[in-house]
Amino acid sequence: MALTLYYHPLSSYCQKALVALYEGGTPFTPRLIDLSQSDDRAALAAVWPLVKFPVLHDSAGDRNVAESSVIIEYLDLRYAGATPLLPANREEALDVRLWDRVFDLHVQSPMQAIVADRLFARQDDMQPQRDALERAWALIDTHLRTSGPWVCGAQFSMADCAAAPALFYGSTLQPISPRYPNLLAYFDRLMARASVERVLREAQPYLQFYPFCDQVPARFLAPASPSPAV
Ligand SMILES: N[C@@H](CCC(=O)N[C@@H](CS)C(=O)NCC(=O)O)C(=O)O
Repeated sequence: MALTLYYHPLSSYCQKALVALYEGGTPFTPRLIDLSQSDDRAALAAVWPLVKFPVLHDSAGDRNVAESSVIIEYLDLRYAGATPLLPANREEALDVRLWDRVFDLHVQSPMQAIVADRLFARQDDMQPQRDALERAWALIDTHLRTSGPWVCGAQFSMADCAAAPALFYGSTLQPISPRYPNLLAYFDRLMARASVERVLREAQPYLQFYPFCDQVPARFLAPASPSPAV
């Protein structure tokens, strides 16, 4: 198999790349990286010295592709599935790139700051980050009033790949209120998409390590194993 994905199932940016791979039905070898293991860190550093995942290695051409958005554009260019994740029309592609940036920079960034604060027990004031998430919810809801069923219209795109983990984790930190019915309906539609459902199912065994696991809705958690018969 030409493609190897360096990733972890719990990582939001890795989930974004996984959604794209599953959307396209693109075969790849998963290379799970546990950052607490020095040999895994070394393996990741060998393909991307910034030691961030996801990274896609393509043995055809011996190329390492980092950055989730670039990975998705690369897949679209070289391993296009039935559905392109970026429109061929450059004007329309601008819209997809814009919303991809909104989810990365205005949802994932504040979300990751809140998670890091909990992870490293800093106990800083995270209200500015929660306010940023609330502003993002308002913006996305307004946009979805006239766009749908996906972020950039009829076609599922890179923007939806970015939206899936951003909204999944972001909404555990700043719940999406009923004031945003378009966003709530989109969230349910997105979580039910086969590619997204698969990514979240594969993350289930690790969700216990998410510092806000107690705020993940029960429907996304693995069913409790039945208690042994007595
Ligand atoms: N802009 C990058 C962000 C990648 C990123 O921050 N990945 C996180 C996981 S979600 C990571 O590698 N964290 C490990 C670390 O910072 O040590 C992308 O889109 O791929």
